[in-house]
This record gives sequence, C-alpha cells and structure tokens, in this order.
Amino acid sequence: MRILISKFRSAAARFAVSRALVVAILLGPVVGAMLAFGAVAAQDATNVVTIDNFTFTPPELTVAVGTTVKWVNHDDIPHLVVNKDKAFRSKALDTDDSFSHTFASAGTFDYFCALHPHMVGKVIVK
Ligand SMILES: [Cu+2]
Repeated sequence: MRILISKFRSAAARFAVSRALVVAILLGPVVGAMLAFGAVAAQDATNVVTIDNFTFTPPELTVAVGTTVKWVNHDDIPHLVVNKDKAFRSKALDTDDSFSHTFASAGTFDYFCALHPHMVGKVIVK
C-alpha cells in the first residue's frame, strides 16, 4: 500500500512538472509578443509631441535621421503644425487628430501653429 502511494505521488509530481512545461511553452510567444509590443510602445512615446493647452510638449525634441515624429492634439480646438522652412505642414488637427513627419535629413526644424503663431516648437535631427 505504501509503495502504491509513493508511486502515485511521483506520478503526480511528474504530471505537475510536465504541466508547468506546457504552460511555459504556451506562454512563451505571448510573453515575447508583450515584450515586443512594450518596446514598440516605448519607442513611439519618445517620438510623440503632444499639444495640450496651446503648448507643444516637449518643446524641443532631438531625434536621429530617419525618425518619424508624431504630433497629437489633445486640445478641444484645432491646431496646425507648420515648419518655418516649409519642410512639413499638417492639416488642421481636431481633438485627438495626429500628424506624422519622417525626417530624412539632419537639421534644425522650427515649427509653429498657423492658427496660434505664439505656439512654437523645434525638432533637431542628428
Ligand atoms: Cu494652434
């Protein structure tokens, strides 16, 4: 009887180990996908300029050549993003609208809002 119980216990232990292995195998890609998503989200966040209360944040952003910068308007009135040297110009951005521009060459890109010219910002591309 005692032998029977110990056999049962070791079988149960084996089952627990193999079940843990199955869970690990199944969760592997999920965890990997979550990590990849987190990395993409983090990268996005660094290249976003938000518009809140008539202010570009951050007012000055430094990025590498080839980076796409995205402006998002959180105000409940429209804003435009216009480069002083006409390298880019958004349409009027309503609440939660966004505008993206990819910077293909190095330089300093001063921009302002065409509707509220006191709103200014700068992207430095290195
Ligand atoms: Cu504006």
